This record gives sequence, structure tokens and C-alpha cells, in this order.
Amino acid sequence: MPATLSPPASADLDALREHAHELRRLMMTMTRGKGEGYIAQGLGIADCLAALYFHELRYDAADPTWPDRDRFLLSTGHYSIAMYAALARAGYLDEAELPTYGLNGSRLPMSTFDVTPGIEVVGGSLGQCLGQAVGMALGLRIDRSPARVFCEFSDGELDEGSTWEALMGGATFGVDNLVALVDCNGIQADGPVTVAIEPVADKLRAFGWDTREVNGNDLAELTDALAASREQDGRPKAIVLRTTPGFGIPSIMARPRAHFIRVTDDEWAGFMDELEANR
Ligand SMILES: Cc1ncc(C[n+]2csc(CCOP(=O)(O)OP(=O)(O)O)c2C)c(N)n1
Repeated sequence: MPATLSPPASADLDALREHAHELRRLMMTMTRGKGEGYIAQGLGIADCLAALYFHELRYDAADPTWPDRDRFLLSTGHYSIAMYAALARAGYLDEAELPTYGLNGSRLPMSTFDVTPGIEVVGGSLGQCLGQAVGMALGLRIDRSPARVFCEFSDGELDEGSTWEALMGGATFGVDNLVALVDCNGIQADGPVTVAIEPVADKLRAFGWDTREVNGNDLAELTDALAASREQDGRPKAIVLRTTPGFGIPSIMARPRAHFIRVTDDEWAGFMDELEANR
């Protein structure tokens, strides 16, 4: 049986905040094993994953290929640390497996691959996922499936023409069973976003997407936008998430360069203290 047949009408924000905190705690546990990771992005997207996996998505963790499941596609494969935390808390993975993150032979590689239960697509080759999501949404609609497709991608992927081609495709096919979640965290590999991608929301609207913009670290705004995205009006949906890299751990939030972080044992203990102090 699926975990939920349809999202509840109103969100339990306190419960979702607790889930988001636990996702951050699990991510930090994984970081301790490997000593490094794409932690800042993971901490930033944790609220969105909590809102999805513990409120909006229909899935059955015991049956990861249940045909009517909603599909969540993570385009930024390097955000895998956040995905594994969510998949463990949702029941797809055993928490005991999480410390193998990034280790040789692990089912939890640093960039998502097709070896992990609950991972729908191989991520990491940036700019490829939204096109797959459009095709998937179209296929589900042709099959008259009630399932929806949710596709996360990043502000960095707005530098790529393939993303804009997929945006045009989504509008052309009118896939209103597709929700794009655009993680605008303001950073790319070498520092702040410098390509003129803004105004993102206006551009998505001009491309025919029913678009909302939210503070991606505010669960009330997130769940409201997700609820609005259920409307079936012939337009694909987009939610622009303004997220803060490192959210929940102020000394990571304060780093100007946070794309990839190495963590010593002492730093790790300090980060955990900060996380608990900010819950
Ligand atoms: C097609 C492609 N080009 C380059 C890379 C190398 N790469 C990995 S992460 C990254 C940063 C991209 O920035 P963004 O997607 O905004 O992610 P964030 O800064 O939030 O980690 C790059 C360029 C890649 N994975 N795929």
C-alpha cells in the first residue's frame, strides 16, 4: 500500500520542521564518515525534501517501483547526500547504511546512480534531467496515470540550453502533472552565480510555466506552493526556491565558497552543536 494516497489538505509544519532537522542531522552523520561532501547544498534543500517526502509525494517505500508513485527526480546528482537522508527517513534505506556515503562499493555514491532504491534517474550530468522529466510526465499522462513528476534542478543548470529546450517542451505538451523545483541557492562551483539568469520566475512565466517563487527554507511557503501546484490547468508548474547554502549551520552559511566542504573531526563537533542550537 502506498504511504499516502493524496496529500493531506493542510501541512503539519511542526512535524515537517522536525523532519527537516533530522535530514540535516543525518547528512552531518554521513559527512563524518567521508570527511567531506556537498553539504551546503544538502542543508539548503532539506526543507524542500521534507515538504516533498513527508507531505506532498505519494509513494510506497516498500515498493519503490509502484507504478502510481509520484516521481521525484534529482537533477543535481551531487546533492545526493540530502537525497539519501530523505530516502532513509522515508523508509527506502536503512539509516545504518548512511555512513557508507561516498565510500568504495557503497550504494550511496557521491553523485546519484541507479544503484539506490528510490533514485529514479542517474543524476550529475547537469542539464539533462528536466528533459527526462517532461518525457516522463507526458508518458504518465498518455497512460492516464494519476502520478505526478517533481524535478529539482539548480540555478547553475539555467546556464544550459538543454534546460530551456525542456522548458519549451514542457509548455508545448502542457504537462500539468510536472512540477519543476528550481534551487536558486546563488552559488555554482567557483562561487556566486555570475551568469545573467535573473529574473528567473519571470523567465519561466514567459516560457509558459505556472510559476511561484518562495523562500525555500520556509516550510509554510513551500507547502503552500506545492498545494497550488496540484492544479490541473494545462500548464506545467514551477517553484523557484530561494535557498540558503548551509541553512541550519551558521558558520557554513557564512562561507563565501561552499560548493564542496571538507570537515575535520573538531569542525564536525562544532557544526553539530550549531545545528542543535538552531533547531
Ligand atoms: C554538464 C556538467 N557540466 C559540469 C559539471 C561539473 N559540476 C558539478 S557541480 C557543478 C556546479 C554547478 O552549480 P549548481 O548546479 O548551481 O550547483 P551548486 O552550486 O548548488 O552545487 C559543476 C559545474 C557537471 N556535473 N555536469
